[in-house]
Amino acid sequence: MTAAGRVGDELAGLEDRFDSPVRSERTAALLGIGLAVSFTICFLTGLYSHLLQNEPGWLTLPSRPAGLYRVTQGLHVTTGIATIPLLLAKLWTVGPRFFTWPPVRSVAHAVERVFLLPLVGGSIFLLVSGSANVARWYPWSFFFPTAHYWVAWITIGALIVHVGAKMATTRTALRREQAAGPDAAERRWFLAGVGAAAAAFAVSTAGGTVRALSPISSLAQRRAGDGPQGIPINKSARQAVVLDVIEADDFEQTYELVVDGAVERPLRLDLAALRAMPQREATLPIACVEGWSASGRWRGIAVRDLLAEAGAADGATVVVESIQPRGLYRRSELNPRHAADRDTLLALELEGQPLHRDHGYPLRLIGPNRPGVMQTKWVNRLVVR
Ligand SMILES: Nc1nc2c(c(=O)[nH]1)N[C@H]1C(S)=C(S)[C@@H](COP(=O)(O)O)O[C@H]1N2
Ligand SMILES: [Mo]
Repeated sequence: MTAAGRVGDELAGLEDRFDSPVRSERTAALLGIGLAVSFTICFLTGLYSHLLQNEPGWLTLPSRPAGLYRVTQGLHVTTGIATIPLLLAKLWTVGPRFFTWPPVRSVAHAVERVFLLPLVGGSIFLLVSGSANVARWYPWSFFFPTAHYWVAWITIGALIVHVGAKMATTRTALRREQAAGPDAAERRWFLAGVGAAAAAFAVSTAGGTVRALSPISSLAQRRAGDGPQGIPINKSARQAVVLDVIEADDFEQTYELVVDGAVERPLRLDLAALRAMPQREATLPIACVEGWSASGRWRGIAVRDLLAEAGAADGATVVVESIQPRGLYRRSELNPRHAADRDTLLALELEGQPLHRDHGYPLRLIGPNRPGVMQTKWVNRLVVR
């Protein structure tokens, strides 16, 4: 018997056990292709986000195009949310097969089944933890980015094994002529419904990135246009515990930006000195890892001008620190390409006005192609390395 013939027999045998005509090999194959595509998009965009935030020594990611991260992270979150109905439909379609008897038919079948645990478990973990994070609900004690990242590797590995194991079955299922009639029609309606649900889920969150969709985006937790100066707030000055400092009576007089580390001339610049420096304007987005993004017109001092004034060597890495006393996001790093970009600014103004306290008054980092968590607010120190 040919390989295709064997697969065909196996299909016929399996299909006998399905209780609904919708639970066919063809439905499973089509949903599987959809899931393979969506998981690949999520994996690649997630990997990019991870590398930007945890750059290994051998890599210096570019600061351009300025809006790239906005697109990749919007795609990551939107695709992930749209995957929820796809995964539910797939699990429902193949559900009876988790309980086939005998549970294992051959060594190959056993291996294939063992990989279902990390595949299904990992997929569910990624979608649940990702959605919870976007909804800003943290019911767990692990550090979300690390867990999400490592489970993604496990899941994508299991997915590659699964795709390899199912390639022949999928091909046969898709090539086989579809019997016309009520079953085929029912199948088409089911798939159309799943597609519509995925589209609805995508639209419900894409408004965090695509302004035109914002009015109908019920799940988008931040929207362009919301918040002071037209940009949503992630963490407020009160939440970051900087309010007492920046609202103190003598703050305007006592605030200083320090530039030190590997420089020839360490700098201490008060607000008057900062305002007297050449200012640069750039339109750049805040692109949060949680998927929302909003573009603003920022004005301030180019980091590279400060580095030149302090006499930093070319190719310097810069650590940007905040007045904020505690927390992971009180500092971020500018790799040499970001530090040297003419539009990487320490902004004093947004939309022609001094920064709102929640946007990082008096001074915040804003640069092209950076995750929101790396756009440090309430900056008071640059350490050059
Ligand atoms: N010091 C400090 N800067 C910070 C944060 C923070 O918690 N502390 N949050 C970051 C995150 S996650 C985002 S998305 C942006 C949001 O900037 P915005 O509140 O001005 O929109 O600020 C970033 N800068
Ligand atoms: Mo963020």
